[in-house]
Amino acid sequence: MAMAKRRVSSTIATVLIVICTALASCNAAVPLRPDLGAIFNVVTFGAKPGKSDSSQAFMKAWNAACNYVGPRARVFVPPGIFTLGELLFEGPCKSQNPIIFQVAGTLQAVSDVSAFSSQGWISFDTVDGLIITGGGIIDGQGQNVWQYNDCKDNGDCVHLPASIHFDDVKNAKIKGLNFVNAMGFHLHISNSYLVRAHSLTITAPESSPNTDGLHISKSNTVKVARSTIRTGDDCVSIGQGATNVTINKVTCGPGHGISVGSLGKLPNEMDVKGLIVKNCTLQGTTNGIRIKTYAGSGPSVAAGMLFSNIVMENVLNPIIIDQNYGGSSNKPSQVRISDVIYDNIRGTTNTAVAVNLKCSPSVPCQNVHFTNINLKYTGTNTLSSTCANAQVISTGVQFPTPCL
Ligand SMILES: *[C@@H]1O[C@H](CO)[C@@H](O)[C@H](O)[C@H]1NC(C)=O
Ligand SMILES: CC(=O)N[C@H]1CO[C@H](CO)[C@@H](O)[C@@H]1O
Repeated sequence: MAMAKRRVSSTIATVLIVICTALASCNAAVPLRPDLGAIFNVVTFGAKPGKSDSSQAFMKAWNAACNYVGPRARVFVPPGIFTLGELLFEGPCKSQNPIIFQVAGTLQAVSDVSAFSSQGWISFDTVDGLIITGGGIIDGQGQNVWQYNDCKDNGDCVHLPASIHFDDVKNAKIKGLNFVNAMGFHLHISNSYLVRAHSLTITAPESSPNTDGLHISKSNTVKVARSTIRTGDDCVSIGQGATNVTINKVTCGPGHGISVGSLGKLPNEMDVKGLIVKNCTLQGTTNGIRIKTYAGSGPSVAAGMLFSNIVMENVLNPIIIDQNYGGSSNKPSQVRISDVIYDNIRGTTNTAVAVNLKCSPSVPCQNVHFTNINLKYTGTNTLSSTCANAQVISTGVQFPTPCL
């Protein structure tokens, strides 16, 4: 049996060697170790560690893997620092199995901002079945370009590219990677389905602009787990059209905390439905759990959100709903928020108003449930809650005293 198996795989290898010798270009398609599948090592395609741009070689390795018909095609990035411009890894790919993208080394973005024209530095587009892993480093070199971010003063600013952008990606896993200093978001998941992100560390300076850890929009069934995210903006942000999203065991801070929103910036936004945030710790963030919608926004829904078992450590604004975000319009937000549960939220707050619900006067927040809230103020004033236009239900322990 084992003999027969070996004979089959060595026959396959021989056939591939013959084909590849004939083509003289796909030498990396030879399965080096049959149990690992076909390995497409970027170095074999011409990538070189160092300052020279290896983008072309990476594209060739991806295209070879994506066109590989057999099982378990693996793009492999060995140890070493590889300098890369904008990369678009496009499917659909031919294998029935997920493509594995294994980064053992460091991917470093070129420092010329004009090299980037799309939403991602490294984009995966129209791929069904993808595993990105390898323990390596995804270094966006954001420190070279953050100075060009004018989003603070310019509402129509162009966002700098995310380090990794998923667009129309299905059945994907991204795990065991270290992101540092993205130009924009570190990982942006949009128009995607069934994506799991876990065991990531994401790090950027507290002062870096719009460097969200993960941004999820227009996607269904996304799970984020067991990750540590310390950046200058939101730890995880949930944008329009995110449904059935679970965030479990994530540690955040510094940064702006876990956010739903900003919602309602554009006309005709899609609803946000079904969000679970559980077993998370926020450390020294400027918000804990925040839902924010723009003043003057068009109608949409943000409903069915559970925040459970969350620890706050020296957090400003642990629980906040702000439907007057941006504050640049006299019209109220039309985003209808309902069915929100805050359960077992504990720890320390650096603001006395630990619960602050500023809901829209035109579509008040419905069914906002507080159960077992136990926050301690690190200062001397009295801990309190303020609420506007919110229908609140409270059960169990309540510090601060809820507003009713
Ligand atoms: C929601 O996500 C869970 C996994 O987190 C999955 O098992 C379930 O099928 C999803 N539900 C829908 C309606 O997509
Ligand atoms: C590991 C851990 O902390 N798990 C907890 C996650 O949250 C649920 C409740 O939301 C608890 O039951 C688990 O024990």
